[in-house]
Amino acid sequence: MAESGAVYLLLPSPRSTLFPPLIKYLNLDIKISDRNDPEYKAAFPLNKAPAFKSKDGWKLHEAMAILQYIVSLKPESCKYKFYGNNEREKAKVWQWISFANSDCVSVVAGYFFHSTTEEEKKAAAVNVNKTASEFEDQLKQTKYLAGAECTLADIFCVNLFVWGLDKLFDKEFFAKHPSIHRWLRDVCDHDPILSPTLKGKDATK
Ligand SMILES: N[C@@H](CCC(=O)N[C@@H](CS)C(=O)NCC(=O)O)C(=O)O
Repeated sequence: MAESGAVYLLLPSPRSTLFPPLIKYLNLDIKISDRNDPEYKAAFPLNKAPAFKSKDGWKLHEAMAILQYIVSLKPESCKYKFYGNNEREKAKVWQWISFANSDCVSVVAGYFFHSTTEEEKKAAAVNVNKTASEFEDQLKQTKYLAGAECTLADIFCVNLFVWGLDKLFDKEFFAKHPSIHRWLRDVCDHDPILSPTLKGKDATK
């Protein structure tokens, strides 16, 4: 095992949900904890999740930075192509993760937490659909977000849709976004990192 440390998460936020299955898949000696952990409270006054602290006291926050760091600890035997096959695919991987981690989390949170009236909900749903169209358009052209193979972008972004499954991403949504539905089912059912926990997830059954 490469390194001991701990990640502090806020579940089921899509900024946090990939970490437990990823750490398990990579067989890393990293404790899964949360913001109530006294170690966290002492180390991260920002009080945001996710955060990472190594056993020797090195600290890291920001979901994308922690993701990149944890993937860098993968054992040599791991053949998963987290960043695709070339520099363009790698750039696309970070494009999608950044988009999901910033714009998409904001619009979905806007729908769930910051809109109360019917009118506000409708406006928030328009924003969600606009953002989702970006995924639908890409997934019409390529099987996965960065190209022909599943990458870190897919296993990070799929959590966004799982987060809103049923309540926001329902039968009606998937009827209008068939490529997102095909991709979600594929990644949840077949990806070796996510399928142990997400196999069979669907809003249209
Ligand atoms: N820029 C940070 C955002 C972190 C963030 O806002 N996390 C949220 C959960 S998704 C949080 O901890 N919220 C708790 C709070 O603000 O009290 C990142 O990308 O990781």
